[in-house]
Amino acid sequence: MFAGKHVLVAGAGVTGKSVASALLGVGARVTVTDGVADRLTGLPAGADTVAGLTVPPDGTDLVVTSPGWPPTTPLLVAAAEGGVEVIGEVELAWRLGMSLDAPPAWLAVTGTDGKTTTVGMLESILLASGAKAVACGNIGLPVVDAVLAGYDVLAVELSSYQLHWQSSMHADAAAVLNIAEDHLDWHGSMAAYVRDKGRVYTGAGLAVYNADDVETERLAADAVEKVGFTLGPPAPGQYGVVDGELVYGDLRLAPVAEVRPVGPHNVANALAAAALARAYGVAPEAVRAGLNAYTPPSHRVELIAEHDGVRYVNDSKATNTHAAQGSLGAFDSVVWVAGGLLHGAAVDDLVAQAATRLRGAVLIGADQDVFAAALARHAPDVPVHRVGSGDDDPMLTAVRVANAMATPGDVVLLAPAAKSHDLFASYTHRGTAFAEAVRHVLAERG
Ligand code: UMA
Repeated sequence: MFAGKHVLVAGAGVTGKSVASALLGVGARVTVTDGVADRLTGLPAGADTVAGLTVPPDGTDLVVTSPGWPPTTPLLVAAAEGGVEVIGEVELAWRLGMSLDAPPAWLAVTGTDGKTTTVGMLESILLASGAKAVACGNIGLPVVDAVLAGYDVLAVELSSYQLHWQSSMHADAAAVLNIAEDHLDWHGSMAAYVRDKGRVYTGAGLAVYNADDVETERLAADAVEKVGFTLGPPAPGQYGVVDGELVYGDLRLAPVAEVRPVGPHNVANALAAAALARAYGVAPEAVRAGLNAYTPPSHRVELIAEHDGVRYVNDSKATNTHAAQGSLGAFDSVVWVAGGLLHGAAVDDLVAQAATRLRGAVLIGADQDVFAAALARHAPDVPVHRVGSGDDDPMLTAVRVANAMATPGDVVLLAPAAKSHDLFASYTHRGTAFAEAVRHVLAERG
């Protein structure tokens, strides 16, 4: 299929390195390009490298792009205009998988929030059932590596970037967890973002949708086989919650109290994971065992400390308003640490919905004016503290102030609802700064 073909790999990051290896392994001639010359290191032997290409070299048969490259990147535009096919790593993984004697099953997950948690839960459930399974995709392990590694079944996290380039994948089952505004700079419009998310359902054996999110239900409308999940009592044929248990019809799958991280959005993620695993034939007992065995990654509604009746929770991964809504909804009495880069998103709905739960708000970062205005409009009685832009340790200051506002029973919650890059290198860096600040402030209190 690829032997002897000249393939240009766009990007020398995690994706590009795996793509280059896989293609060399099937006899392709591989050139790797990257906008940053220093990134062209650590590539497999046999790959040529050229920094900063803006047109594919003559004779290029195919371009395989990394997900971070927007489709408007000059190189990708030039390839398309020159009649050279451009695909993503996921499409390549699918094509390579189809040429195997025993390709793995694909259980695919997308959505604005909760993807990584859901594939983690799904992987854990599949492993509990005895399947040889792995979580891959946007979570960090390129799908191309997972496909070639001999697994029975893949729990595939797909970002909208990855789905944009995918055309022939037919997952055994696929879920869209939820849809909210995100990544509009990459996709150009909300309609384009939603369309790309919806590609996950193309040809899927089963479309799993969120019955509480009308947009996901609409995307699944054309699927031949579909199943919904809801946080309420399920309609016939749906997954849902009854008497504190995750259920499917009469089947009781697991107690809500055993779902971690806490919060309604994670119960929804667990229901989606259960539906996908059950589509693969997993027994109900494995759902509960898998959810119990699941260890949530850091920075997602992560309990950092509990002191004098106050809990300190890090949800730095709440990089948009939809995700923050989930964690704010998980606690009754919150001192909220928020702020960062909103990229034009509004926070009015978020603040209005959270208003009765807020004991105080501490704002950090670039777009705090937008948060302060929304708090003044929808939660005028909530005390708000703004951390000045000249503060040389804004997170420490924020945690000190939040700690002073909190009384027993409260949760000091970092749920920024915004991207981190104004003050931090990444959301993990921001979450780590919060955790360190909590430990520091509690040590000061003694
Ligand atoms: N580059 C260019 N030009 C560009 C963009 C990037 O030259 O216009 C180069 C960079 O210099 C760099 C390389 O391309 O050397 C990076 O490629 P990439 O941004 O696609 O990143 P990878 O290292 O290949 O990692 C990608 C995903 N990154 C993105 O989608 C931005 C990882 O998701 C994923 O884990 C990995 O593939 C394996 O599948 C990260 C992510 O942030 C976690 N995802 C976004 C999110 O979750 O919100 C979608």
